[in-house]
Amino acid sequence: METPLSVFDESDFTPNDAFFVRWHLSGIPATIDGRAFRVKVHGMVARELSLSVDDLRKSYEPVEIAAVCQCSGNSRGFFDPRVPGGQWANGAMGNARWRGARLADILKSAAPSAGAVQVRFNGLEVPVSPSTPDFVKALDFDVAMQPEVIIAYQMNGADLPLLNGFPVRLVVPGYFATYWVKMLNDVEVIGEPDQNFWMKTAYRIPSVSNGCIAPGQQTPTEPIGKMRVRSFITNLANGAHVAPGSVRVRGIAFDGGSGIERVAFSSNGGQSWTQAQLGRDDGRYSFRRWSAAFGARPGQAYRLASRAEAGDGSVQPATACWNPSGYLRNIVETVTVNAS
Ligand SMILES: Nc1nc2c(c(=O)[nH]1)N[C@H]1C(S)=C(S)[C@@H](COP(=O)(O)O)O[C@H]1N2
Ligand SMILES: [Mo]
Repeated sequence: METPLSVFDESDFTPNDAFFVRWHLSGIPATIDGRAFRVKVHGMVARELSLSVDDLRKSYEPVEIAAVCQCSGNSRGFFDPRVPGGQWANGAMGNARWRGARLADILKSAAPSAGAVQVRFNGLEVPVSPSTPDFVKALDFDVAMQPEVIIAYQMNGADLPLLNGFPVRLVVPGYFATYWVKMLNDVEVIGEPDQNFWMKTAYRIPSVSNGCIAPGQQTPTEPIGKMRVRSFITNLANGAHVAPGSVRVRGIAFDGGSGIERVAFSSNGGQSWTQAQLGRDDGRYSFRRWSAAFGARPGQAYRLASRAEAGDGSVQPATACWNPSGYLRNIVETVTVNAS
C-alpha cells in the first residue's frame, strides 16, 4: 500500500493511518499481545536478554528521532527497461517521529563479544510455504552501534500500527527500509556476515558506478545501504490545471542523513533554476519541506522540476540510474501542469 504524494503536502510527518505498508511474507500475526511480547537478544553476547515493551520503555533512555522510511524499490515502476518486483510509484516512503530505545544501549547491556561482526534481526511473521526464506536482515556491528539506530515503540506519538510493526520495529535512520525490521522479536549478534537469502541474494546493488549499470551488464554486488538524495513536488500532480499568475509549488526533499542543503526549482523542464525556500528543519534524517513560485501565463504548459542538494554535496542526477532490482532511483522528477 503506498501513500499518495498529496499526503506529504499536508505536514512534515506522514500520519500513521496513511503510512505506506510493505511485507514480504503473508504469515503476519493479526493480533499481538503487547504485554506478553518479548524481544530476545542472543548470540555472541555474555548476557542474553528477553525484553518486554515495558523493559524497553523503562530500562533504557528514551530517544526520539525524525526519520524517513523509504523502500529500496520506491519508484521501481518507472524503471525503463522494466524490472520485476512491486511496481511502486513514488509513495513507498514516509516520514515519522520514532521513539524508542537505542539499539547500542541494549547491545551494551547484553555485553557483545569482541568477535561480533553483524547483528541479525527477525520479526514475528512467517512464510506460508516452508521453501520461502524467512525475512531476516543484518547490519554490520558498527552500524548497529550508531546512536541513531533505535528499537522504536512509538511512531508519531502513538503505538505503531500493526501493519507498521507493532509493538516494536527497528529504525535505521538514513538506511533503506529493508533494514527497518517490523514486529522485531529477535536480535542476534553473529560472528560472520549473514548468509540468509534477504542479505546474500536479495536487496543487493551493483558494487560499481554508484549502483547503476547498463541492462544486461554483470557485476559483483553488495548489500544496499544508505538512501540517495531525492525531492518531489507534493501540491501539484501531472496534468493539473493552475490559475494564471503567481503559482506556489511545494515539495519535500531528503537524503541518507547528511541533511538537505538546498533545493533548486525549475518551471521550464530544467533549462533554468531558481532557489526554493526551505521549510522547518526537523533534523537531517527527516523530510525537509520546500516551496517556490513561478509566473504562469494562460494557455501555457509548464514542466516543473526540483533538484535537491544534500549536505554531503550529492545532487539529484538528470539521468536515471538502472539496476536489475529497481533500487536507488533518485533522478530529478518532473510534473507538467497547464495554466488556464
Ligand atoms: N518483519 C518485517 N519487517 C520488514 C519487512 C518485512 O517484510 N517483514 N519489510 C521491510 C521493507 S522491504 C520495507 S519497505 C519496510 C516497510 O515498512 P512499512 O510497512 O512500515 O512502511 O519494512 C521493512 N521491514
Ligand atoms: Mo522495501
